[in-house]
Amino acid sequence: MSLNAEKIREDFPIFKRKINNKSLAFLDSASTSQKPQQVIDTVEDYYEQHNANPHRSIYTLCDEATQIYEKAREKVAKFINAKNDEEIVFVRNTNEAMNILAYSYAMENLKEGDEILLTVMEHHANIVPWQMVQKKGVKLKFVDINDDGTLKPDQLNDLITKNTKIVSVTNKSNVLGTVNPVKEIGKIAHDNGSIFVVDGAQSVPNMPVDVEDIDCDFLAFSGHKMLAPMNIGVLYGKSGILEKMEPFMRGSDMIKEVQLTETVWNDLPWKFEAGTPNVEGAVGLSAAIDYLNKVGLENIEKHEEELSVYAIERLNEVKGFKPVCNGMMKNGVISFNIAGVHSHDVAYILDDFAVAIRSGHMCCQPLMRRLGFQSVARASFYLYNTKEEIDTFVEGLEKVNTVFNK
Ligand code: C6P
Repeated sequence: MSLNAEKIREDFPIFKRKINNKSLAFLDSASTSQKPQQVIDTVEDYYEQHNANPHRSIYTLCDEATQIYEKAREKVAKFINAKNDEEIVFVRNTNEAMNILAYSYAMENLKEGDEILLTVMEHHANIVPWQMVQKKGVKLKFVDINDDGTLKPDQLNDLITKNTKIVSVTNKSNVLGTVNPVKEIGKIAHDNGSIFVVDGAQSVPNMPVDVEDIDCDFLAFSGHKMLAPMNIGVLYGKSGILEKMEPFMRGSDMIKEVQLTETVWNDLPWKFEAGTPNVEGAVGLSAAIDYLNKVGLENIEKHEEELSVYAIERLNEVKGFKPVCNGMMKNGVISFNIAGVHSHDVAYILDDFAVAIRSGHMCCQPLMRRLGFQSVARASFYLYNTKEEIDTFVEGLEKVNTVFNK
């Protein structure tokens, strides 16, 4: 194994918890990750020692809160190799980041006849915000997938036209596990004069992501999937583009000067951060990045692959096991069905074994339709998962068959 998951688990207090008198096998990190003590302690320390409303005054605590908040931004910038911290906008989550882009970029800049190119494997967060732009007469187009869950590369070239103003693609699918060649897609987008948006919700927590290397214009991701608290996320944007964008949320702290009828916006990135910020979240995200850096994202990626290979081997022994596609299951995400059993029933029986998986449409209804499923079950792995947990998962699936497929 590329990392010591048993040792890592000791840092996560939730694994001391018993569910149905059994040790928790948490196989739902693609939904949200568990939190290490280091993150919990950092958040606690912030409230015990430093809490104040940043940017508001000059007393000691306020200055500390400001420093802590802005240092977290620097940490994020370094983590994804942004040029500087003004390119890092703190948001609540990936959904919010995409909404900023839809309102502040697409609604402002696109016109009737323009096009936005997406893919059928997108999460709702990278579809629904763009649908709003259709009321301006903008057309949404979707690149299809092959049977192995990869994008159809020729279609990308066929669908992109001189009217395509935005290409927005997930880096890693939360259902298929597919890792898309975002660097290549970005080149096609830029050669065409389109801006390139990457949904990094599933990639940033699990593999090294370098915005300079990808050369994306925007990258969105959520802290809660990478060991940080909920309600902190990031919109990375190239400063040249962010400068020209109008803010989506307006009010306090995002201003330089307010007159009764007009306002001068604050500098980047604060122009996009109206109101009292989520310092607790930023501080937690900073501690989470420290933790991930210490373990090493390459190691985490490798660990997930090793677990996936083992899981597939074991799952193929289970009667009626049907993966959603025949391809990319080596990336820590395994979506499947058990023949004749609804995914919610699968998840319900697994809970008896203290195995937590996700079931349902995965917030990807268009992809579900494309795959021909109403709902699926999904196991996803992270740095704290072990082969023993996969054995328990398989044991639980055998029980599913005993109950439903006698
Ligand atoms: N996917 C899952 O179980 P938020 O909710 O804004 O933090 O993340 C949205 C999001 C965007 N893109 C991708 C690729 C995602 O996987 C997610 C979140 C979770 O698959 C919860 S629906």
